[in-house]
Amino acid sequence: MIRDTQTLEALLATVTRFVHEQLVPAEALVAEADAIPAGLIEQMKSIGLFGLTIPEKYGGLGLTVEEEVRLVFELCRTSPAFRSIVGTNLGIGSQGILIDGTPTQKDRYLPKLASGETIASFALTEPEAGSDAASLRTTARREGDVYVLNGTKRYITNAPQAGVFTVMARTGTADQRAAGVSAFIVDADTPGITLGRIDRKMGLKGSHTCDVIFENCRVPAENLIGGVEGKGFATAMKTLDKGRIHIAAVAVGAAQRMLDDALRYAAERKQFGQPIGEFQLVQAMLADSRTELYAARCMVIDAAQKRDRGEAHSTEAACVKLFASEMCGRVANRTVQIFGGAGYMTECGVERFYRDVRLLRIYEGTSQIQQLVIARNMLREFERANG
Ligand code: COS
Repeated sequence: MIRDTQTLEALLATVTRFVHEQLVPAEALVAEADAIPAGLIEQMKSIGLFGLTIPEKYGGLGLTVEEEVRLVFELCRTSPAFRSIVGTNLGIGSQGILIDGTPTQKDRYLPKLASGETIASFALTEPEAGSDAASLRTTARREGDVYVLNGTKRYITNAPQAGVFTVMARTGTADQRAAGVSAFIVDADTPGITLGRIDRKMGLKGSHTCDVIFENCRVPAENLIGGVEGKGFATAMKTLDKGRIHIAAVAVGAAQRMLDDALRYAAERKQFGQPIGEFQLVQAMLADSRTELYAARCMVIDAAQKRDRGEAHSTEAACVKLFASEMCGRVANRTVQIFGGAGYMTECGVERFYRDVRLLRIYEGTSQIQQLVIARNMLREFERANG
């Protein structure tokens, strides 16, 4: 749903200009320094990027999901690391509070997330609980008016910068699986939290992950999201439904950037006396990328509209995450191929995208988890209709 085309167009133009004038020229520097310059983060705050999805009454821009994905298409025509620093506030770090938080929790946390004053992180994954999220072992034991958290969370995006974590922890028994999980808002300066060393990754330099370790960390009971135990797994899944549409939009934006670069190179690079784009085997790679990108873009917009209409969209979110992230991997592969030797060299930046976008097929649910979600939902629907 687009509420006001003119306002959206103005915002898109601002973001497009920011990407081309500020972010693209900084890509190599960010990768080399493994850090986003503070000045760029300040500019992101002033444009309102941290609060795109947070309602206006909390100081955000309150974009619909369709408006958000259209903006993400533009924002991601540069290194995905730039999106990553705002990504957790837009998505998995804030949505749990927004979807299931109490009015007091929303009033207290959302304004700081919308302004970018506080970075939010989503702490679900653990050393022994990745795809099988319901097997998580971090415990939250009630003691009077606090919960005492113990456990380790792993690969937590933006944890080194985070001011607040959404933490999924077990208030029930292991046998209860999902029903024993609760979600908490945990201030990063709470005693009992330590961070592991920053992970060394294949790509996405400038975006950081690390372990978050809870040792007798006492969290006020009022920070239990929604105030009810046992709802945390569903909160995480609802958050991921939204997050998966967002990641699919990231894949579309990054693929568009790579295809633009590939097209320019194919038009300019000459071999055998003519631009390589004149050769049909290169044309096939361009055409396949364009076709798949178009399909992914249409799918993402359709899933976003479905969510905006308040319809069930868990299956579509998984479909778009699966298709768009895999599409992006294929586009990255073809782009390196079109660039040939230059594509393999660090200077040209194409290999950096190839490494960066590999993560899109893994985080917020691997491609195989998306397949599982899609098929299980189909079978459940079939049973409901025919059972
Ligand atoms: N929205 C709302 N509730 C949901 C939901 C959704 N999309 N998906 C599941 N739930 C609820 C279910 O309704 C169920 O509740 P009830 O028992 O009250 O009906 C509960 O959550 C458990 O669901 P389910 O039985 O499907 O859980 P499973 O353990 O079988 O597996 C998968 C669920 C595999 C889908 C889940 O663990 C998953 O998504 N894993 C990937 C995790 C992930 O993406 N990690 C990345 C970390 S963030 S970078």
